[in-house]
Amino acid sequence: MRAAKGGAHEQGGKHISGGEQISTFEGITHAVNFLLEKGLTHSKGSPDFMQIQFECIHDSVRLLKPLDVQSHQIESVEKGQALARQLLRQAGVPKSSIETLDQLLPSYSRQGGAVLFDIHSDRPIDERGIRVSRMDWQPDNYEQWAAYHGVPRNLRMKEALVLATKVTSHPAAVAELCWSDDPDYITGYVASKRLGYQRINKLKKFGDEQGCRIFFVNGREDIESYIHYLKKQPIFIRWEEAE
Ligand code: PML
Ligand code: MG
Repeated sequence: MRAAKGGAHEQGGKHISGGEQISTFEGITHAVNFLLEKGLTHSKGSPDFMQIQFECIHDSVRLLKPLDVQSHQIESVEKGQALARQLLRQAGVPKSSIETLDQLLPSYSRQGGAVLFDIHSDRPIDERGIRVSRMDWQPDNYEQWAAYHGVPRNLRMKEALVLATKVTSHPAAVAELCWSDDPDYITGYVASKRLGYQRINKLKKFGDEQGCRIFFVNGREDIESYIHYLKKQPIFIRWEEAE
């Protein structure tokens, strides 16, 4: 599902909401209703464009363990942003890529998809915005994970962790940087396979509608296959308690 206001995303409409689910045939009505409701009741406003698409998945579903989660409580947005940059450096993103980012961020915020950014050329690869799709986490397994880790149930975090786990598990991925475009949600994260999901409680100011979702990639890898993986490879997150 993707919803926008002022027309479709590709016609310059403002992104309102998006969502993905993997369902059985019997569960489609429930899944579509859930996504419809999600798009219609968003704090960013009422959409005047929504697209809900469902398609049969023929490929086998790959299972991935959720990234480990670590949370940082920071007292200011400036410190949160500084920590995010430090974590990106630790994940292998060069300083030059991080410096280029600041100039590019304002133009990224409207499209409701992610931008791929090549750490070798310091340039975005596809500026149209990629929608990562075909991923989910079965509710009962998610509940077990949340109870085990003492994490309050948070649909937004669940969806972000599903996406970050999918995105960072491919060999072309270096790291992801994300914060919401919702004005009332200021927590974001840096994720990488090695660092896990590093949550930062302040990455922007309340009221700010500028979000960010950037996938830093190694442009020397096969990026076409990475994009195909992001859009088409079905993924279930599955957690198992360590023995
Ligand atoms: C979004 O809502 O667009 C992204 C939210 C990212 C942070 C989720 C969390 O860990 O709380
Ligand atoms: Mg949003």
